[in-house]
Amino acid sequence: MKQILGFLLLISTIFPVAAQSPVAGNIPHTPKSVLDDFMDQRFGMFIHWGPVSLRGTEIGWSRAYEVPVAEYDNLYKQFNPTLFSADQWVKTAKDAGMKYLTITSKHHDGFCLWPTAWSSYNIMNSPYKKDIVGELARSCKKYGIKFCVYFTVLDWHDPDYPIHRGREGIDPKADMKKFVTTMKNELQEIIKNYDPYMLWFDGNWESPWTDEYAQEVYAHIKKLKPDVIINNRLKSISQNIEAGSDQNVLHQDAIGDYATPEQKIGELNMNDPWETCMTIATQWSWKPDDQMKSLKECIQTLAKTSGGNGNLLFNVGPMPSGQIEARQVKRLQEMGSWLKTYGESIYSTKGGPYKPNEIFAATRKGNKLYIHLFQRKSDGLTLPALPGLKILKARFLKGSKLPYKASNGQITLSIPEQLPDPNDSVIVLELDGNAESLPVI
Ligand code: FHN
Repeated sequence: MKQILGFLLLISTIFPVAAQSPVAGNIPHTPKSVLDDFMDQRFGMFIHWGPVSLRGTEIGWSRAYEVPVAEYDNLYKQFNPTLFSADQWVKTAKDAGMKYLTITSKHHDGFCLWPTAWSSYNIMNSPYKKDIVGELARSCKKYGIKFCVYFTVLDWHDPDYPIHRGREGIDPKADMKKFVTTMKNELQEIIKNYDPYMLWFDGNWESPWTDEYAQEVYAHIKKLKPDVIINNRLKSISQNIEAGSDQNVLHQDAIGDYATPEQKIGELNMNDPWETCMTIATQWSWKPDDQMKSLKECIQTLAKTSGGNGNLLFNVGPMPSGQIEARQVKRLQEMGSWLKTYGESIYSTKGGPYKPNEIFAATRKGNKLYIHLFQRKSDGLTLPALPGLKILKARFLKGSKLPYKASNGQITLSIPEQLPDPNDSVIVLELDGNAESLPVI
């Protein structure tokens, strides 16, 4: 059986796809059970990495600007991250309480972190010569972390892609059909060899990328792996004037399973799945002495994201050595410690029913309503009453009981002078019914 499978795998990588017209109609949607499972994870690690870390400038965007093209495109010849350990990175994610990990297999600069047969601009032609994507896939499997792959639609390095950042206009020598065929072959390699839980597309805003190409690639992917989760950035937004503003919403069509607000917390939404992607510092790829977020901001971002019924994909940019900066590892460990105590108020919860704000956020699971208290404004926290449900008990999670009173359509919780946690003190209200049935209040 293994021989047959091996032969089929070989065939599937030897016989590439041919350019074909988009497949309309019955493209399989990602099963709701798979998406529900994804949203239960709540917290993932985003990793932006590549030879550009040698310069400490932004991946993709600094090519032809802070770093001249010729210099940028030859960095891979010096890229030798000998201290890279996939196990270390994955254990850092796990210790942080992260449940999935998304690696930039190919960003806008076109460099591939896996041994692709479709481009020589890949990790095997660097001094390092090891399959970064494959090692991360294996470590994620070993440590029970879901493995996800970031894949750019636009590619400013590929001569077949008509836009080359730093050069004006559309390149008449480019060949989009050939480019899309290469993209489909590379995605076939990634799906066949690494079995990703999710594909995180990006770079869907430039004019050469059309919805027809998006449909063609989507159909190709879904034929290879019907249950793979896909974000909303395969769909072309090139017709949308403010590129990027469309990423915050989920278009009601067959392409894309969830919305991707970026560097901000998404709006409370009980219908459409969403995931905020955000940097732990300010730059996506590694930047020396970058300004890193405080623990308070990290924890409250996670709580507000969950309170909005969304996930948080939190980004680190590893150094050219292959290590994640020690201070970033420490910050993530601190988040993991908080989650060890309060994780039940984040994982597998729903957001709401109250909208997140600067004082508190709310999450819920079964008959429990969690109030994430960020700051004590007074000796009482007043909330609108919960229609049709009563509070049976109120206490700090892992802590003391809280006096409360419910009257005149309001609930008032007595808040002690000293809060149990300086970043997010979680209160749990046990109700006489299912908190998840409550409407947004
Ligand atoms: O251009 C990219 C950027 O480099 C980074 O990868 C972010 C992450 O979501 N996405 C694009 C900007 O929207």
